[in-house]
Amino acid sequence: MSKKPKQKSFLGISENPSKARFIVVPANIGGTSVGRKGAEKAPEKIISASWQLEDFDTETKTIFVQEGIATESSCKNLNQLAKKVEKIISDGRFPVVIGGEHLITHQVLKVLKKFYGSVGAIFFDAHADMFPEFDGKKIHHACALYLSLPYLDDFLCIGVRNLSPVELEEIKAKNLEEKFLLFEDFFPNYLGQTPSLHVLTDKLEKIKTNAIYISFDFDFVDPSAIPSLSTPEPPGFSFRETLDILKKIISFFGSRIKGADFVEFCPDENFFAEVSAAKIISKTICYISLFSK
Ligand SMILES: [Mn+2]
Repeated sequence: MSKKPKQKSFLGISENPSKARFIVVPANIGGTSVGRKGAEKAPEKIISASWQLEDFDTETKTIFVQEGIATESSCKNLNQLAKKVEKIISDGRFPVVIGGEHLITHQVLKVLKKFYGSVGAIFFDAHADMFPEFDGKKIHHACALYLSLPYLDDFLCIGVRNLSPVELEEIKAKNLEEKFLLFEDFFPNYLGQTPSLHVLTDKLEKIKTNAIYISFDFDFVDPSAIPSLSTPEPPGFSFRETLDILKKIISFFGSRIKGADFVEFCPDENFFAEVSAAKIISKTICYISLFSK
């Protein structure tokens, strides 16, 4: 690699936060996983792995870091996170939160709701995260979407392939069936085919909110591509399918997208998985910078 990484900075670059468009926020928050534990240690691992990624994107032929990327100091609890995100948004910057568990998302959405009035979110997730409570806790990673509902005017949750009858009951009771695109919905004929993105476009067109937020749970991706997860759920989308879907969504909403988080990575000394996770984040920044001027 050609650059000298700056300690603790995503992609090894860190500009003055008052000049950068994208502000990376490490959120070392977790501890509720029902699968493997340790997602709160993910931000530093993903950030160090990102140092080997370059600033030029060969797919879009762009130097995608030109609008500036800065990395904040890490947040250890939800209050710190909300305060930090509030400052970033009021300064007109774009928050890129690296979790941590999925329970961080509702705090970011709460801030977005305050600033933008109407907020929609796209959840990428193998799970519906629609438990009203889990293990006696309401702030739990299995409740991530349920916790976010009060701040959402609309949403779409895509890639679900692990759904409990309890969650299904909540979804039906709240009339939200239309807001979920299961993993299998992308493959109308049989698994193994190229996923159909038409099902997605139809749903995206219905979302009319001012702001759009992307919440990306790494278990959306097939565990063969990103095995270091809190709760892996095979089969999932390939790395390339994932990027196609991200690109489709980002190009569709353009400048309405106001923030993103990346959650549920669970480090286990697998450098390959860490780089893959970092690449998903850098590709998202690249697409946002390309499609939302
Ligand atoms: Mn999940």
